[in-house]
Amino acid sequence: MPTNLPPEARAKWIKVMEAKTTEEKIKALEDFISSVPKHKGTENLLYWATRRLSQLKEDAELAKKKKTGGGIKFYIEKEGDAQIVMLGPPLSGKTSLLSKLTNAKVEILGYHYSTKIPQPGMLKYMDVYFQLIDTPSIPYKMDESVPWLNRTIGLARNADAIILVLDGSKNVKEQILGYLELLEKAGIMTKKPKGSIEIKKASKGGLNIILNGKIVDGRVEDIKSILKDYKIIHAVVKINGEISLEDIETSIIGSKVYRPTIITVNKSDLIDNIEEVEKEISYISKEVEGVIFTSTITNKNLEKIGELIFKSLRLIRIYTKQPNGDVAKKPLVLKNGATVRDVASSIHSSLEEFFKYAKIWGKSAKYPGERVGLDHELQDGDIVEIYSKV
Ligand SMILES: Nc1nc2c(ncn2[C@@H]2O[C@H](COP(=O)(O)OP(=O)(O)OP(=O)(O)O)[C@@H](O)[C@H]2O)c(=O)[nH]1
Ligand SMILES: [Mg+2]
Repeated sequence: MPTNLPPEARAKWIKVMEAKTTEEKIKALEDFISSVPKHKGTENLLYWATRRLSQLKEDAELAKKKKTGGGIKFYIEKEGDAQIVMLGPPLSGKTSLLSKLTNAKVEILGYHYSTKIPQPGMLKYMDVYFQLIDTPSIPYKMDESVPWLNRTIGLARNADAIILVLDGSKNVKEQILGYLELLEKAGIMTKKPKGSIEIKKASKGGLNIILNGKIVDGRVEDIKSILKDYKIIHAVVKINGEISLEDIETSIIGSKVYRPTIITVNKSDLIDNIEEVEKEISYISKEVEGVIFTSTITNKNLEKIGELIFKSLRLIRIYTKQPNGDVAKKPLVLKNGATVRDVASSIHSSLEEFFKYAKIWGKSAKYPGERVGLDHELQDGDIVEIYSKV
């Protein structure tokens, strides 16, 4: 069902985008919600917006408490190459995993909801640093809740990827179905969508739609008209793969995001027949990037988690090298498909302009030390040496 919104709702959304303070945002979002027609096609959007509203209200409450010295810090600043949030039910072993996989000093207390605030730790995988965040447990049954549910989901939305840490000693299928529904309702897609949309607003230049794929139910003109309805007059919009007009709208509103998600069925030492569980969940496993059975007691498969995160995020490591110098120990961590241009621009903003050529070694090189230009696509582990005109 398409959720193309009526003009009044689009106009109300503009007010949400323009709102500066939390109070203004709350008011504008309430107005927006009441202007959205209620039917099956808008169900998820409304669910998301309502959640967003409660989150804003909680933020306002916390800000008040902070002024009087109360409130706790929930948001965690990103560090390392990517941030990955662990979500799961009580006692599934999230804190134990954080302790086993990272340098974080945490206590395993062994009772329900013992983790009260998110805590970070750094997991190093092949020179790449993943910031893992342990969170307070959340229920997977839709009719159960905890006061920190919205803020915890908010953390996951803000992260680069999600690990669902499940309790292998309980019904695994039920947990997966529950969390997938929860994430979907919160507008988090766990599997790579067919297409992607990137909207970069600008101050001049009009609308520039770069279509690298297909709009399944419309034309470029339709996209422009939706953008204009949202008062987006100047922007570069990059479209890759297959997308619909509804995707354009959810992308403007920000009600849907894609977060690669992996599942660790922890406490697998307590499972009698792992194959049976695997069989039972095989059809839903396709909804996520991967499933592994782990145990923090026997250390089963713990070494595989870093690799799965790396694969799910579709990252590559590029080692830079100064002409006649040593290869950098810490690689640049880029997205799959990155080119020499991306390397140049992440080293220095003017390097692209003064670029002469690059020499490369590794999988993408036809021969060691091949000379290439800015558009050359790199592969994981490549070494790049850039020569500039100055
Ligand atoms: N058998 C078994 N027990 C585990 C495993 N991982 C953790 N535990 C135990 O399960 C209990 C809960 O572990 P935590 O790491 O605190 O779980 P949590 O998900 O952080 O739980 P809360 O934050 O309190 O909701 C502890 O007693 C752990 O020792 C595992 O792989 N196998
Ligand atoms: Mg915990």
